[in-house]
Amino acid sequence: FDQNSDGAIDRGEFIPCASEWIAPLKHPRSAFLAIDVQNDFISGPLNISSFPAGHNGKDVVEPINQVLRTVHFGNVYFAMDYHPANHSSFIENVHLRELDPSSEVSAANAKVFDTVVFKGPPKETQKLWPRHCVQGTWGSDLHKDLILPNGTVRIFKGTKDDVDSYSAFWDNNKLSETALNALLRKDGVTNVYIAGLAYDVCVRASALDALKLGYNTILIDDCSRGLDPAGIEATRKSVLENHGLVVNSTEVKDMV
Ligand code: VGL
Ligand code: ZN
Repeated sequence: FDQNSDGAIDRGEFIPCASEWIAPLKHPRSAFLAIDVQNDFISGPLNISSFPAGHNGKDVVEPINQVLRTVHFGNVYFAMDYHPANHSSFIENVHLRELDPSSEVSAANAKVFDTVVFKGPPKETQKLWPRHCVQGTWGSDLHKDLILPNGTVRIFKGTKDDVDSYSAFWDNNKLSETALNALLRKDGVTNVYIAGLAYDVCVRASALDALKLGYNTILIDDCSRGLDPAGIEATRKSVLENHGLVVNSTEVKDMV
């Protein structure tokens, strides 16, 4: 709260401020947010086992199930990468859109994992991935062994053809958002537990957005798998620097 010019504290400012933090302290509410535990990241064209970390995406399924069996979350969300077939993140589609003159990689030379700049508008910097998680295909389905508790809500992202969305909250240009934040706010959620794939891409973006939105954010390390060891370590560091937590799944039951 502010001081007036004469140094007096303006109590009027204190009342709304207090309601913002006393209620969450008295009534913490936890949500579980699983990110992109979908077939294409486990055994499809973007399976994370082909990346330097040598991780297997399937390895998150059982620890996530174990958390959901052990802890009753009032709110459970499964985010899903859900792209139209003509999505701009697919290397197969690089010829569909005009590149900006600032793009260092041309359409003819573009390889998977290169970054190109589309002319737009809006101008978009885009990393190119193999085709994955096309809407309505097996690759976009959640892994069949996942437990989906009653009331689980699916959050679809990357659904617009011209912009990618690593975060379960906003697209990569922060121009549009999913329903997730509004759903969390509506239910008074204060604490968000995040796990899934890929640790250093979509889990990272979702956790950092959750922190920006003011949620107590807890990244469940052993329920997440990623692409690159350095990127995974950088993700842990960023979450901690932004006052989030990185925990092991066995710790969760004593926190919620
Ligand atoms: C993801 C690359 C492209 C992810 C999604 O879920 O981490 N990575 N689309
Ligand atoms: Zn994607």
